[in-house]
Amino acid sequence: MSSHETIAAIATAPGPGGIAIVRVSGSEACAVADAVFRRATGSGVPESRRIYVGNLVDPATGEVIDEVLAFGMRGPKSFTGEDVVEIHCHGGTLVTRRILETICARPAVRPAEPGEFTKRAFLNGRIDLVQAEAVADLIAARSEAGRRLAMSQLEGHLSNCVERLRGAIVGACARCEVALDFPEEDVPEFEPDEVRGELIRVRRELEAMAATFERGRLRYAGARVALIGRPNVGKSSLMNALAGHERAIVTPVPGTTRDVLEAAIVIDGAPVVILDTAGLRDAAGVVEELGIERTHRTVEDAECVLAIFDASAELHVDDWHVARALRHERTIAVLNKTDIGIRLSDEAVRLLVGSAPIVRVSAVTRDGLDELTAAIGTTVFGSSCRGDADEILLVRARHHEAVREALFHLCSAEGAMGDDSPLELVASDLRRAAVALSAITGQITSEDVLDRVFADFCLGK
Ligand SMILES: Nc1nc2c(ncn2[C@@H]2O[C@H](COP(=O)(O)OP(=O)(O)OP(=O)(O)O)[C@@H](O)[C@H]2O)c(=O)[nH]1
Ligand SMILES: [Mg+2]
Repeated sequence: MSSHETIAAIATAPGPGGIAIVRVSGSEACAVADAVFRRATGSGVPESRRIYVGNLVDPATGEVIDEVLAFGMRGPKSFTGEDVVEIHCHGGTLVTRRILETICARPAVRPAEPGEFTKRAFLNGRIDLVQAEAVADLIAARSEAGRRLAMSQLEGHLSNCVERLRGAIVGACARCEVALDFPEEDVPEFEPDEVRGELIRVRRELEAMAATFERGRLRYAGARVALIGRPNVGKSSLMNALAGHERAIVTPVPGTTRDVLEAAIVIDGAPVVILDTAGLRDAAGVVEELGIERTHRTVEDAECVLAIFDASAELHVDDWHVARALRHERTIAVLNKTDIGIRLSDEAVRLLVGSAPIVRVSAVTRDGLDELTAAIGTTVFGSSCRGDADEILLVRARHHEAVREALFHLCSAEGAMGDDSPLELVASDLRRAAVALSAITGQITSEDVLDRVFADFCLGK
């Protein structure tokens, strides 16, 4: 399925740097290298996987553009599966652009589209679609947790698991088909209970996999945690304490914060954005009212809400406004200012927040902050939030959708077996379930799915 055109792109980030890499892939890659690269020493046919030093020249004028290292890999044992040449040049914007232009001036060579090298690796069977996506996720990872997840998918953990489950479904389907095709013959007896048992095992595994999506997505992309509370309970102080720097203005005047402020932190390796909001209260001026409106919107968009109360004071009517704003299943009650005494009872807090976990802290002395970050980690990312290296988490909506579709057809097959429907129906459901799983690794996929997957890539990858 390899495309006939040879493609070229600058593979390194734009802007000045020590070195930059221009990559060429396709049947003309070696001819391009012959035309534009002059070895400093030695002659003869360059060998695959060896690095040569020399000059990059414009064959039209003979002008030397840069002193470079050139490196070739013969297909099919290269990233794209095609002949690949890399030119390691000096990392200047002009140098790299001139080299790319010189290469693209060669016959049958054109600039690559974003993700086209990886797309060719996929089309040539070097990697599957999950691994291609993992390449993009690895490059875009903003946290250690995201990098680990992408790396695990690049190593094939998700693909292997999906392939094993698909194999089990195909096996069950084959047994139904044999029973259908040779009902009278001496084939191993078809045991409906055995097939059904196997399908139930596969379904449970797929259900567990589908259930990891929310957690996987949050661990990769990050979670938004909103701090809400009545004026002056110490929301901004807590945000500063969690962020480790003075992000928000803190004053003893109630109603200090008007707009929503953000601070990015990392909890258990995953990105978390803390959102400080305007204090909630009934009687407020126009500006504050607008801020309060924004607080409500922020609560709706957040994955977790910290409801802050003043531990040193008894329940205040505005605390009830806060309780009313809480519709979130991921809520943590935070009792702040414990350094100046505790007058707020647990019973009172329970009235407001129900069964949400309660954490006692002081933004001033930093007491209880470790417990608070641990509680956020558990609430947002789940109990095993440190992430076991082999744990499979779904990160992409495309994978989640495919698993859900496979589950739908599996349930349907199980139902058909349960009410003794014709085996044809069971086999047809099982085939559909297998096709749904094939879409994950890209064994069966359409051009528009591929376009969508590779559209998000950066140039040169
Ligand atoms: N003793 C003590 N004082 C605190 C603590 N946290 C905040 N304060 C003080 O409480 C006052 C209000 O703090 P802020 O962080 O501005 O409170 P806020 O909830 O953001 O207030 P608004 O923005 O007005 O809604 C300031 O004087 C803080 O120094 C704490 O843990 N202990
Ligand atoms: Mg504030």
